[in-house]
Amino acid sequence: MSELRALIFDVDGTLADTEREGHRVAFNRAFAEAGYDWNWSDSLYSELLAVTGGKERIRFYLNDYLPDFQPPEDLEQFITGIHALKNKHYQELLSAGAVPLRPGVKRLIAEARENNLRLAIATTSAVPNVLAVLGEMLDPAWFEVIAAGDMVATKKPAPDIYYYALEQMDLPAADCLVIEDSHHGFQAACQAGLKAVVTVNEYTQAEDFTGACLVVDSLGEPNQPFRVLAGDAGGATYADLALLRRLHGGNGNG
Ligand code: XBP
Ligand code: MG
Repeated sequence: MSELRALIFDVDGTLADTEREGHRVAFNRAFAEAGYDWNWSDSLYSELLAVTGGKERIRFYLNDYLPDFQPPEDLEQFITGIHALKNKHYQELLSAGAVPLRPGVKRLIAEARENNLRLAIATTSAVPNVLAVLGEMLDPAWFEVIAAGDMVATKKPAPDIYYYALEQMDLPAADCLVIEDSHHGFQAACQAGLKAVVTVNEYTQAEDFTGACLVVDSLGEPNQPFRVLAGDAGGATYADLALLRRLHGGNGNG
């Protein structure tokens, strides 16, 4: 049987609730700064999450929600400009501590490091935004590979970013376990042949995670137990390495 050698973490929604309190708020600040009265409410944003990638999400919004909008410049330039503004606001929000890590993230990563597990990131988000999350709350140096944003041609739910991370680590999928929060991310991991634990948030809790090793509402802490939504945690109340090794060795659920 293959051994668990590496954990690959998604970023947005998994390490922290960056979508609701970070990217969404930053998009709205960027729109205001650029002189547009567009407001991405919580419920609208949950629809817009159907498309991954910040630039791709702006394009989707303009196409599907504002079909009559005429950009003041070339559409590509317009999207790039709004995205750059959004990223500036996003990084400011992170520096201000507006988006804390989710329960269990720091503890699990520390335990993995103590046990010499290799760590990587595989995300749709742009590199500077990922570095902002890691730099403010963890440490980018802990992750031997940071696979992000436009490093691959096709974003999640395509498996490309996971293939890229595996190639960079020179590891087979069977030796790794992924931590994801969304159906798109889970699909990407599955298609790359990876097993995944899913830690849902309010945007993703109703999504389909059939085949995940375990679906929980957070990674949990000793004093803050997770809720198991699917799969068998074997009586564990938070995700530690012992649980992850057990899940990695098992057959997944459903
Ligand atoms: C994250 C995303 C991203 C972020 C913003 O998906 O969907 O679009 O909202 O990204 P995942 P940018 O968690 O699956 O990686 O940094 O491109 O604006
Ligand atoms: Mg995510």
